[in-house]
Amino acid sequence: MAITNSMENFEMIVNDDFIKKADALIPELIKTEITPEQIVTIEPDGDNYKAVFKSDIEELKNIEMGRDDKVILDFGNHNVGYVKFNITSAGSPPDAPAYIRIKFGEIPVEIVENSGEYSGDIGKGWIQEEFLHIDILPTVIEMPRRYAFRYMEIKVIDTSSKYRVVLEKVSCTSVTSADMSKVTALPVLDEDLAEMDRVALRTMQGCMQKGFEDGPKRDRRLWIGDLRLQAQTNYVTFHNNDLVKHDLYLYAGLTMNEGRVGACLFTEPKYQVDDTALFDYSLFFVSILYDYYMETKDEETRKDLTATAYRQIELAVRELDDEGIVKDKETWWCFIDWADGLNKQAGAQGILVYALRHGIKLAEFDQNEEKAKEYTGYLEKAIAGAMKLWDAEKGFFVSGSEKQISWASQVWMVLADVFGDKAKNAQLLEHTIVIDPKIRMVTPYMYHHFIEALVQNNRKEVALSFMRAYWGEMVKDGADTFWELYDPADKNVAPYGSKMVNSYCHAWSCSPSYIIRKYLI
Ligand code: RAM
Repeated sequence: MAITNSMENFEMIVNDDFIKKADALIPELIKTEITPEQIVTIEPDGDNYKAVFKSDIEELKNIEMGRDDKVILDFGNHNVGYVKFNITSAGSPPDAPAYIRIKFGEIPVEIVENSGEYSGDIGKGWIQEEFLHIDILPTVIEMPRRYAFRYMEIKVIDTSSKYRVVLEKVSCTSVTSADMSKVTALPVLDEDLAEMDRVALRTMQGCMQKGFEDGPKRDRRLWIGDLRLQAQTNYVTFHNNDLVKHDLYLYAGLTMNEGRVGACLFTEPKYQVDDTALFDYSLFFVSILYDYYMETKDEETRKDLTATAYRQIELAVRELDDEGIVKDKETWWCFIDWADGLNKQAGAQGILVYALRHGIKLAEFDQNEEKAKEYTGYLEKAIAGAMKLWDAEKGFFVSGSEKQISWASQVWMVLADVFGDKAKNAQLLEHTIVIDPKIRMVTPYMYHHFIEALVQNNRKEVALSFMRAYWGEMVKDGADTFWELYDPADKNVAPYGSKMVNSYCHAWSCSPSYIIRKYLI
């Protein structure tokens, strides 16, 4: 899963006016003081782990800890914020530093896994574990990092034989830009759907910070594929449209070579677009701007940012071959999903058609007839190209030189509506379900697209049963917030090399609130 496509001769083009507009929209974070609710142990539970009640939180002040002692605190739900606690000594005067290890876990397994054994692809620094020497006791420890967690373990590596330590006043100042009071209560609904909505809202809360983050534990940055789903969910939940606007201005204000919108951005220590370009992610700028305008009718933003959207289309259509098919590449050039071995060509083709439809609308809003005509020409060409990937005998779209058949390719061709026929779209989705091509979907992001494709093509009941089998199952597996990766058939999936670096509060998993509130009530 290595992310390897750093662009050669990378440069960043900055639009100061856009950056100023983005800056003016940085939200004040809502802060809430949270304290742990109980002391727990983490016990094996089949292939997984679960937290089991050990004692009331009031017991904490009576627990004296020396070498190798530990305590696990359960904050009752997933939180994102800054932790502080008091640590005092008991026994003789402290004659050596207290040396402690602190671990934070979004889910129980992170507390029990051994970080020393991690050798995955992405940075070990994401693991939420700290080692502290405390020279002077008593003291107040204010941890400088922001953590995403429900569980906090404090293990004493050593004190001395003459004294022990006691923890007091453990608390977390949680931070978010999501205001729960803006969310409309749902009508009476099946309890499992109401619970999926609650968990999805909590997921949104964790990811809504000074911008939309992909995950508050990892990667803590703005990825545009995640933004698209967050923005759509936000429109039916928190209504924080300025946060979407903030992110749109940042993406347009910090482009890569030739004005390409980057796949992700950093906001600290300074604004910086990453040197990762993804075909689909750049195109989603067009769709996000279109959705934002449809939601807000904000003319100023539309006028400011339409040129950036046009640019993404122009860069993308350069990738079409003579037959109107997006050229395939060997590198990590397009995201679509993390499924191993997935060929991206057909999915990319679908996304191009999907974004072109929005591009034409933006040109129409812009009263730019020439552009609208030009883009309609591209659309026709891209749909014709898509149909060249249709294998009538197999009844599937095929992708790449090996003519691969995957779930993702079918889903994107349906969302792009290349058939222009709901009955055919639904038939293709049903055929996919029956045949179950072996290149399956692995992320909630891809599942979201599958579910939306079903709903949009008159298959609400089927969509609902997949939602229950996917996010519903995640809830049964203990999700307080929805996870970055989940496979009900392989619950130990950890594509980055270990569960310790998976994100268990991940923006692109917030979709149940969107589907429920937009389509099911
Ligand atoms: C991972 C993150 C992020 C996603 C990218 C493509 O790094 O999960 O959310 O958008 O991949």
